Amino acid sequence: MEVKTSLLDNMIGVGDMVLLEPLSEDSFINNLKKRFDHSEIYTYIGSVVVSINPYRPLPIYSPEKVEEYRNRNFYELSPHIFSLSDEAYRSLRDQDKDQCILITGESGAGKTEASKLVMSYVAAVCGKGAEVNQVKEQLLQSNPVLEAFGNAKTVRNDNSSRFVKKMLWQKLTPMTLSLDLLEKSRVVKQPRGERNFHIFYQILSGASEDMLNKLKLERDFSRYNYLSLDSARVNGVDDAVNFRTVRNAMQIVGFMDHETQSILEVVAAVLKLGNIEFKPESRVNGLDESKIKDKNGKMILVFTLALVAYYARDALAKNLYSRLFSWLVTRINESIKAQTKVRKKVMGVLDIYGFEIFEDNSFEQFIINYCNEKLQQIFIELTLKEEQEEYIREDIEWTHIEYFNNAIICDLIENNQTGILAMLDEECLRPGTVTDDTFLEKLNQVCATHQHFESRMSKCSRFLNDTSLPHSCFRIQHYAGKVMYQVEGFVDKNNDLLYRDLSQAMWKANHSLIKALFPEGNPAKINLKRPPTAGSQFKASVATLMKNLQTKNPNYIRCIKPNDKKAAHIFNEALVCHQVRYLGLLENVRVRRAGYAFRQPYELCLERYKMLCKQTWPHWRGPARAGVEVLFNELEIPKEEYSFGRSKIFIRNPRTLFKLEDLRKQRLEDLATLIQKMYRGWK
Ligand code: AOV
Ligand code: MG
Repeated sequence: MEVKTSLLDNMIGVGDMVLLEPLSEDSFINNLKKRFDHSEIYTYIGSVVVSINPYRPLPIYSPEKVEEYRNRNFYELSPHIFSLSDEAYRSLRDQDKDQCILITGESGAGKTEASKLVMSYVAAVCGKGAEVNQVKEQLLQSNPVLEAFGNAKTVRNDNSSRFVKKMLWQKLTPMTLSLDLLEKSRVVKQPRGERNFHIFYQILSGASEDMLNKLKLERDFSRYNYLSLDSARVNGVDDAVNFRTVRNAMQIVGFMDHETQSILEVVAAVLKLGNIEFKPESRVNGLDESKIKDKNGKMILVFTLALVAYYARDALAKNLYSRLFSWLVTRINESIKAQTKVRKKVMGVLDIYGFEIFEDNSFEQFIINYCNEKLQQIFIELTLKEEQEEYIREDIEWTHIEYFNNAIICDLIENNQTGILAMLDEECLRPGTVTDDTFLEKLNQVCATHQHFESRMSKCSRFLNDTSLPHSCFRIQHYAGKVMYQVEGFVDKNNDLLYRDLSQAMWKANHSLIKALFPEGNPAKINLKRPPTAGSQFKASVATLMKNLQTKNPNYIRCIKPNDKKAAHIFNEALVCHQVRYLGLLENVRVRRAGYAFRQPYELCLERYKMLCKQTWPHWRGPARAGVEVLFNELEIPKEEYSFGRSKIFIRNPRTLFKLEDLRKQRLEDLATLIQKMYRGWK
């Protein structure tokens, strides 16, 4: 930690938790609360920004604020997300280091808003020129488009991201946007109190009569099976207005009118698919077989006709929509791709879906929480690693700090042999009757003794008498809390099978976009290999993401949700405390203070405090390190309070820094009084 100036002056509470004295969970939470009550939603832990969702617009993101934070030292102004953005951007520009900004926190904590603030800051300060400006505008406008198609109202957040978004900037220009892992099951079914993706409601509310007629849609939400009705309207959200915003954004991003039309046609097709009903005697092309035969004509599975048909219908709707989403992303990337072919350093901003605990948790929550578990893992690895490396670089003794390492939970989920995902895959690929129950049985055999796994089915289970845990569930103790998963639907959702005839039918469609979304339906390209399961695809994507993050210099924003009511001005201490614990924020402070709370290059330290010592004031001729030595000796700072690193001075206790700062302030005041006296004398 470099010495902070404004962090010590006129600050509400303490701007950097590293300076907090005494340090305890209570003092940590109190400090957050005090700052939050004064609309100070950002607080540092060294270079990490802790952000608390204010749930109301704050006047702290204006162009004037951007100017204020631009090119300023991280510690000169009060804590702000712009400061971190500026730091990351300047490192990218000046030190040529790949950067990533990792935003974590549970659902509704403010990750997506934070990611947009970072992007708007970078857009405001980076490259100039008409072409760059156009690309910037396109990148910023891609947000409303992606949110319309990829966000939805959930119980936790009215605008919850249901996909992972990564935005990249090359040195001076925005580059690409890559994303993945859309929660597609939402297309056909939404949990109670939640909605489908925003776009469906936006079209029905905002399209003109003429457009609705062309799309053969009706305005009434209740006509569509795929739209949940109990929460169709969201307070404070005007779907019709948002539809106009989205259409406008699509235009800026570069969609031609006919493309937008095609996209909306696919969305309409999905809605209408949901209304197809099957009667037991109906014969639908490709869906009328009640048996599924293998290639020798041997019957391998028997379903009731209607079940198969509904299953196939929903699979088609999910595929149509999720492929449309991927296509949109690719298309947006084509628009905003940087013009240069040379590989330059990049800065990535990662916004994922936050940790979720609902009343009923299914495969989707399992996948989302796994993703969060991995991101926490990266945080632990990189924070500790970076800290350790700094001490080694500077030749300073390192004190180990105990941390809860969630690697054990990641392993429970992703281990290639005994992980939950591997077992789910094994079940899905196994011949014979496979059900969610057989999968759970298997889990019970393999995981029963794992510390973070709980279920009642297994004979040796420690949880046989735990009636809060139904037989059809298993529970995982995640880093962020215990989550009980309903096993129903795991096998189906992981299989995610789309019958080949349906791909072929789509490929034959008289609609160029739909055709393009199903290339495997082309009979010339028939592939008999089974597509990878949803779980293994997800695992692979997460692994790629993590590998990529490891090569970059991380900057962290840790988002905290102050209450469960989505309300302004309420700071629920118990809720905040829970998040502070699982995010490991206190340990984070301790690691920063392990041994040494502050560090500062010799030159800067000498510059700031040289006025306190006759030998160094006004000029010190010699190496800065020797100057600092002279200074500290003269001030009689106890030797055990500091250490000399290769390029920096390390100060053990925040109090030492406060003392230096007090002395400096006193000195400045004395000087001011002196000058005033002299001035009066002259008059
Ligand atoms: P999330 O991204 O962390 O949840 P959001 O960023 O969508 O959460 O924030 C939820 C809501 O909180 C937003 O829609 C805003 O109303 C409000 N909010 C968040 N940050 C701010 C801010 N800095 N200033 C004002 N209001 C804010 V999820 O995507 O559910 O994990 O999957
Ligand atoms: Mg979000």
